[in-house]
Amino acid sequence: MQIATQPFSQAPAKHGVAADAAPRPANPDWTVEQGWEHYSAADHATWKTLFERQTRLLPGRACDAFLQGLRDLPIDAHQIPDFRRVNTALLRRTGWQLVAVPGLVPDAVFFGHLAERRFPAGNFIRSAGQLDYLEEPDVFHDVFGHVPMLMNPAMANFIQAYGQGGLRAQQLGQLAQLARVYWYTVEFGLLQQGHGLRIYGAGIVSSFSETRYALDDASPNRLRFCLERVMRTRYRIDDLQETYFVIHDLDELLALAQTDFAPLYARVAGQPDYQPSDVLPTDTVFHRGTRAYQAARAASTTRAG
Ligand code: HBI
Ligand code: FE
Repeated sequence: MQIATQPFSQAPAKHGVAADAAPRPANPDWTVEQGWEHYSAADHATWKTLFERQTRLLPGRACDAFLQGLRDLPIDAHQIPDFRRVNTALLRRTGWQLVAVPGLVPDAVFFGHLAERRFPAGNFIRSAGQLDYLEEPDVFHDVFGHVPMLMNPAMANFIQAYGQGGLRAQQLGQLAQLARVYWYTVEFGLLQQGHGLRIYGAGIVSSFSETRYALDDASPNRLRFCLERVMRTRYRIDDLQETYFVIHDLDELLALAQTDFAPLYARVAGQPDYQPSDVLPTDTVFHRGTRAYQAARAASTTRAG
């Protein structure tokens, strides 16, 4: 996945492919100290602003597992969480822990950590002037967005399996296809809960604009998740998504974690990609997007440029 440059006034917090430009840190696994003592009052204030505006939006939008995970963690508005305290709760619940990294790390390093149930989390926080714009995943995206779901056993197993599968996919030249599965689930997934849709994806739940857009806006497609279809679907890294895929419940991730991807890579290889906006005759459609948001964006870009 890609963090790239985001017009993040619109877009969510996300992630990137290899961190080629970053200087190689002293540790071969790229970990650093969180350095919790070094956060400034302004850093904690930024966290508070982000935390409060997100938690106001989440009841009725985030799935129950996310809200429960958040309640069970020592994470609140007052200060940037101390990874040591978070890890006590997380280790006890699902055997996961956070490790601090300075930003994006190379794919292989990222997968190596996930395979060992270590989630690399940025130790820095975005600046107060860029609350909605992120080039690399920071501590708010990584901790607020991802850690509540890591308290859930299905998600805990799925992300570990992604780490294990990532190294294999790289060797097979199929990483792009696997990364799409992560993107459309862990980062931008929706699920069915009762009669409605709810958010479980970290990229949505950590983004002020996308939290409402993903569920309430008429623009994007909301389609039933289908593994092979998703493996062939490109995604946007620099703007709000054009399509969200919906799973029945988190147990569907458990099944995904146990899936052998090798035959799927073989089938998908050589078949054309789908565009982020495509709706196929074979899709189960919860909502067909109007694309109004994308049309307005295109119009304003044309006028400006
Ligand atoms: N590094 N810190 C960090 N966080 C990520 O989410 C991340 C990364 N490196 C690579 C990566 N994601 C993705 O490109 C892989 O999931 C494919
Ligand atoms: Fe993320």
